[in-house]
Amino acid sequence: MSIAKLLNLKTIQDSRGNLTFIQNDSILNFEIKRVYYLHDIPFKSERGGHAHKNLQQLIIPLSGSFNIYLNNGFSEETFFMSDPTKGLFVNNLVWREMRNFSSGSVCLVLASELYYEEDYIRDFDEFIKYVSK
Ligand code: T46
Repeated sequence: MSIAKLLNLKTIQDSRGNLTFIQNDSILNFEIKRVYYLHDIPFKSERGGHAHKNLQQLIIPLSGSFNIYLNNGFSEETFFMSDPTKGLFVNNLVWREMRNFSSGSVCLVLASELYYEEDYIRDFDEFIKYVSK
């Protein structure tokens, strides 16, 4: 079974281009409390390197591409994100590392909780101990 779920986002296409939308309905199993985005990411930059105790997120490559490596303590999986009509639902207790950002890439994240540093586990060994409990 996959660690995370790629969701097809509702997209309206016409001759003027595409419009993709997300709202608090059945596609998301959480209510959006926070939105943030990663942009102007330098070449070879790596982000993530942590897990969340409670936070759930939908990660969308608005522009460009990147890899997201996930590990739930039992298995691991890497997703190549490049399609702005697909969002990756990442549950809590999943370690993530993001790398190989293409030039000009923008990553949008919809989050189930407000920013709360105590929700982060930023040490991989600590994460493994936490999920093995
Ligand atoms: C995640 C990946 C995809 C805030 O003050 N408010 C916020 O909403 C966020 C997300 C971060 N911050 C602060 C915390 C740090 O001092 O911004 C700084 C950089 O955060 P961080 O190193 O956690 O950034 P990333 O890109 O490694 O991770 C972020 C999210 O934190 C994380 O939840 O899943 O993007």
